Amino acid sequence: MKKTLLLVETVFALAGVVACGGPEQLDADESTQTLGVTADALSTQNCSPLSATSVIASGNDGNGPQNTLDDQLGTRWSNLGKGSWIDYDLGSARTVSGAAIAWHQGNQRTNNFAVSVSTDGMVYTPVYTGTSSGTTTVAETVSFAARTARRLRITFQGNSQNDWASIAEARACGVAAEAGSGSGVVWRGDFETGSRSQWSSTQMVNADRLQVVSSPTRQGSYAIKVTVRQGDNPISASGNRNELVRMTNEKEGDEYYYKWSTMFASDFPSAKTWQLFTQWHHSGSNGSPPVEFYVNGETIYLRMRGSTVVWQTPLVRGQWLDFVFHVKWSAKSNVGFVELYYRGNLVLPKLYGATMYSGQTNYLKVGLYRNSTIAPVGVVYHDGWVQGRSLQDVQ
Ligand SMILES: [Ca+2]
Ligand SMILES: [Ca+2]
Repeated sequence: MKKTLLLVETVFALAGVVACGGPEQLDADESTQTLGVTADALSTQNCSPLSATSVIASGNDGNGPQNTLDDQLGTRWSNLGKGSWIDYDLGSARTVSGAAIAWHQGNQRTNNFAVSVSTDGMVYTPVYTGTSSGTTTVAETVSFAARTARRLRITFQGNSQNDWASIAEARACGVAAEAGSGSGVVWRGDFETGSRSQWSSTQMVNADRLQVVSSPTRQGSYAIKVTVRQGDNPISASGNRNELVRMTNEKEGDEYYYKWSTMFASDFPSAKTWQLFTQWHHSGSNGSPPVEFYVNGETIYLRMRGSTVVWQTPLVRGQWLDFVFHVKWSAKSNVGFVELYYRGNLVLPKLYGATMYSGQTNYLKVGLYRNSTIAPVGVVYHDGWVQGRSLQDVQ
């Protein structure tokens, strides 16, 4: 039954993927930087993680079950005793086909466990029984025949050293096409996991700079609060930043809709220089991002390939600003296009132009990245990121 046991380094660098240049400059030093991935963050393989709306357990020693949903391998749920269980509510009936489990001290001991699922939280159906590898602290995915369930329960039956049930992170796995709720949803980054786990990695100086918050939100129960202080420079590159990274890997010919909401704090700095809040970065190491949303002074801009401003609007603070962005990704100017809805209105009808660089792919960065000369603290919130194949998918 056990399909895969995957070993993933918890700290690694993606060679050739570099930090982004600001809209007004590109520091040559950046071309030598690699993308730092936060140490000890959850990474799943062969698993399309399903958001859990809540989690309960048979007990705990002070390390509560919510610690298995915070995206950090350094925190855990622990409870003493064979038969200890932890149980995830997926919020609604979903197609479940596996579980990704990162065991605390999973590189020092093997853990015997069972997985069961339930549609009602009363009757549970066993779907998997096995033993962890004992060789890694990162998530290992076990698979079983897909079935419809609302709850997934992991029941511990002892480890090779003692009877402590200790899990650092765990996720139910869906099937890729249904990882979102709509069939054409490719990805959600809406923070409804209560963590940053929907995102590939982070570039931040401290966890408090990219903080999942329950207020304010635009969608659901959680959003992310991004804070940048002067000097924040997590990747030793130009500018100051704290950003989420999603390896969307858009390639030539891809066409997607993206929806998200951004709110600039009421004291968001007014500075006559660049402050990026959303960008699609190219996979190569030189040149400006092919698509970037940024603030300069009291204006929000959308700019293409570092040179062409295609839309602008006055900066608004203290209100959620809703974006729906439709892009055909292409290095050919007669194939690629952008189309933008802002605050419910079509503000940029389909405009043809190159949206990427030839022979490269793109990936998404969201947060705040700004000129290092800006002194005041900058705070911006993001919520509700979703990527889909059609306008209907993201709405
Ligand atoms: Ca954790
Ligand atoms: Ca949300």
